[in-house]
Amino acid sequence: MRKVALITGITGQDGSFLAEFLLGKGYDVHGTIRRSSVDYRERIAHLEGQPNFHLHYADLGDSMSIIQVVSKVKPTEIYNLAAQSHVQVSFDSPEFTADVDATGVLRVLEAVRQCGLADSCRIYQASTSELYGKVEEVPQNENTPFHPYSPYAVAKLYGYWIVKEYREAYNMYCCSGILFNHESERRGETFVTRKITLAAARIAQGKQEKLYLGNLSSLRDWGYAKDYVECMWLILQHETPEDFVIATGVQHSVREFCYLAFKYAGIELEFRGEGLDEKGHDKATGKVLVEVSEDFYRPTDVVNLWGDPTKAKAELGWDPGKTSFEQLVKIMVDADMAKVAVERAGEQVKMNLEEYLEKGIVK
Ligand code: NAP
Ligand code: G4F
Repeated sequence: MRKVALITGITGQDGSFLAEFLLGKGYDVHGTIRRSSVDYRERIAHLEGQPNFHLHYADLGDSMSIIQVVSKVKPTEIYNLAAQSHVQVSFDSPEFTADVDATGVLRVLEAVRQCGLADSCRIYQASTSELYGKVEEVPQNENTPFHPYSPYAVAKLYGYWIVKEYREAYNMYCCSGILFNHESERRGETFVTRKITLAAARIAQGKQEKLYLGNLSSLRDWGYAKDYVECMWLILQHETPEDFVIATGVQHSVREFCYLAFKYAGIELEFRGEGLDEKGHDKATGKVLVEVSEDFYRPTDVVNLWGDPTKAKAELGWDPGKTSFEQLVKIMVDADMAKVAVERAGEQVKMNLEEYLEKGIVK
């Protein structure tokens, strides 16, 4: 059987892992990219040039570009991962977020219908635990009421409902994965986990003085992105189109993540004080390495996400405990320690070269 996947958002964290996963399963993988003045394809550069890997220009804000790529590729599966995915940014750009994260989902569904693929193409929608927002129960499962608490979450809620509507109105195979936070060495550098692991690596190697964070008490259910993309695929292989919660079932605070990341970078932190006055001290030297800044507080913050993956475990056979919290933090810290070490080595080579040029040792 023909296996052709179209991934929107292929340049992102999840898109890059999913592309690798599907290529490994023998799919023809097509991805959408946006034009940019700088190179942003770092996460998929190693896949370019493979015979069954193809890229197309399309934007979720532009229905014509979506229809064009869907009609050309005729995918058997679409993974709609493209989004303005940063919650804090959604407070600054609420209209853009709504256009891409809400109406963009509608554009993808309609493109499939208008290209006559409604009966043959399965669609995965990247939904989110942010829908639970100001949570009404813990842990959260497929039946927990939604209470979105940011412009991002409100836009994603539209995406969730329009997928359900197309499933019921047109009998389309489309479903949402309600994914809790998942991280990796490829995570964007402004999400809290990656911000912490990169800072821990830089501080440990003398390249940064301090790390400023927002709400340290916020609780998340953090998993490994590589494990979560497998679940996206499993959701589309299920006999009937259904929505699934994907989570580890284990919860930690930002403070705990921070403590562990610094520990793996060789620094033991001690947190003292409360609220805006809380600080993370290096236990060995007493030096303040982590401070709280109001700049990273949100107008409304989601502080208690904790998923119940029972349904995914039972119906998809997915293992939520494949990568532990400790393993995840270690993977990220190790990658950032190596990245910073390479950057430092590069700087040293550049300094040596400048010195040799100046002294006339090399010309
Ligand atoms: P990400 O790293 O921020 O990637 C987002 C992708 O969307 C990028 O490829 C980006 O392209 C693309 N994109 C943004 N605006 C677009 C537009 N107007 N048209 C076309 N493409 C656009 O996000 P991620 O962590 O991989 O997450 C993937 C999806 O899962 C997102 O929908 C996110 O909201 C959702 N989600 C993520 C998590 C998580 O914890 N990671 C949890 C639940 C749900 P550029 O490279 O051009 O910017
Ligand atoms: O890492 P975050 O920015 O992720 P957030 O807001 O949970 O959103 C991510 O996960 C969602 C799934 O639940 C996705 F839908 C979404 O696309 C994205 O991938 O923030 C996590 C928590 C928040 O409570 C935030 O207030 O960490 C807190 N935090 C504390 N200090 C910080 C910081 N967040 C960021 N980004 N930067 C800080 O300095």
